[in-house]
This record gives sequence, structure tokens and C-alpha cells, in this order.
Amino acid sequence: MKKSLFALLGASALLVSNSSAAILVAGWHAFDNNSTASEAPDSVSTGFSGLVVKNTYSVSPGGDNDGTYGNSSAWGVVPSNDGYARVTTAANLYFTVTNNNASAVQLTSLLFDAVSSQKAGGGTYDFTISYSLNGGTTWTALSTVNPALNANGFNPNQQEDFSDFVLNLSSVTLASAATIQFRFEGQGRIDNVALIAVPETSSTIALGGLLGAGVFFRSRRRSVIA
Ligand SMILES: [Ca+2]
Ligand SMILES: [Ca+2]
Ligand SMILES: [Ca+2]
Ligand SMILES: [Ca+2]
Repeated sequence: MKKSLFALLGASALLVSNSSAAILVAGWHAFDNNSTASEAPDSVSTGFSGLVVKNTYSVSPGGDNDGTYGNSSAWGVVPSNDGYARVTTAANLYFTVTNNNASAVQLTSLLFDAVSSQKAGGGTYDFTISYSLNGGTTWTALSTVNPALNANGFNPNQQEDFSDFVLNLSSVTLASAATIQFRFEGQGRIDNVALIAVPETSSTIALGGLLGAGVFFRSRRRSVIA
């Protein structure tokens, strides 16, 4: 005996929403000793790509030795003595990340470590961090920070404990195929840069809409009621 092939389904749309854990989208901690080349991230999540564009240069070895991206140990221990990037008042530093996934990600924070060079007249340089979306020339300032003074003067290869920074990005969503670029202005050293985000996994299954559009079963067997 066959039962009716048709079952009445709820006609209202069903919203399925799952909250996801944060991910390290892209991170840089090891920098080559060179003056011009760009570098891909040292750590990157599936479906993302990135590049640090060094308009000045980077130095290796040396760098931050606190073992963390910003102040967070959530992403494992970061190796020390594997180089850092320079930023100068004449040449900014840029980190670019592209979302190659089909869905957007909700950005959470930008983590980094930094130290300032000493100004000629004393004191330290402020660093201003801004971002632009999709290659645009409009820059949105995220924060101006004042890193600790570079403790080892002009020794380019020494390790030291850089200042830790966490910038809030919760107002920024990186859509599918979108690119975000972060600009660092100041004078000093940058290390352990990481972009953190939460993937958006919400999806809507419009059962009501499907039924309304005339869903039918391919097998058109007649119901036989006993
Ligand atoms: Ca490093
Ligand atoms: Ca690298
Ligand atoms: Ca750190
Ligand atoms: Ca530190």
C-alpha cells in the first residue's frame, strides 16, 4: 500500500542562522630581508588571499618577541626573530586581504605589534591606521596609536617586546570578492599583523516560496488509500 506522496510542509520561510567561531583570516609575522618585494600571508584561511605591500622595506631577523598577534594568544604562538616590516614617514605600509569565498565575513579586529622610532627632537611617532575597500582611494581612519619607543635604537636585527594593539573592525563586513586594504602611517616597526573575522553562515530556506511556486514531485504516483 502506498501512502500519499504529498506531505504538507510548513508554508512559512524557515530561517537557519548559525553563529560561527572567529577565524584568523590572514596573518603576517615572518618578513623577508628585502627592500621592494611584497609578501603573501604566513597564515591564511581557506578562501582568502593577502599581500603586504612594502613601499619601504622589511628586515630579517629581529622583530617582536612576545609570541602573539597583538595581545591575543588565541591563534597559537607566533615565532620570534623572523623579521618585521618598516614603516616610515615617507613610505606607508599596506596589508591587503581579499575574500574569495561565496559568502561574506564579518570582520572582528585587526591585531598587530609595533614600536616607534625616536624623533630627532625626542619623543615617539604616532601611527595612524586606516582602511579602504575594493581599491578605493577613500581612507577611513581606524585609530591613531602611540607605540613604545624602539628599545634597541638602530640595531635592525634585535628582538624586543613590541607594543600590542587591537583595533575594532566590528562595523566592517567584507563581502564576497571584496578586498580590504589597511594603511599604516608613522615611523617605526610593525610585526605580527592579523585580520580576525567571523564567517557569515546564515541562510534562508524559503519553503513557503518553493511551495507557492508549485513544487511537484517527479514521481507522480497516485495515492492509494487502503
Ligand atoms: Ca616577526
Ligand atoms: Ca612572510
Ligand atoms: Ca604581541
Ligand atoms: Ca608586546
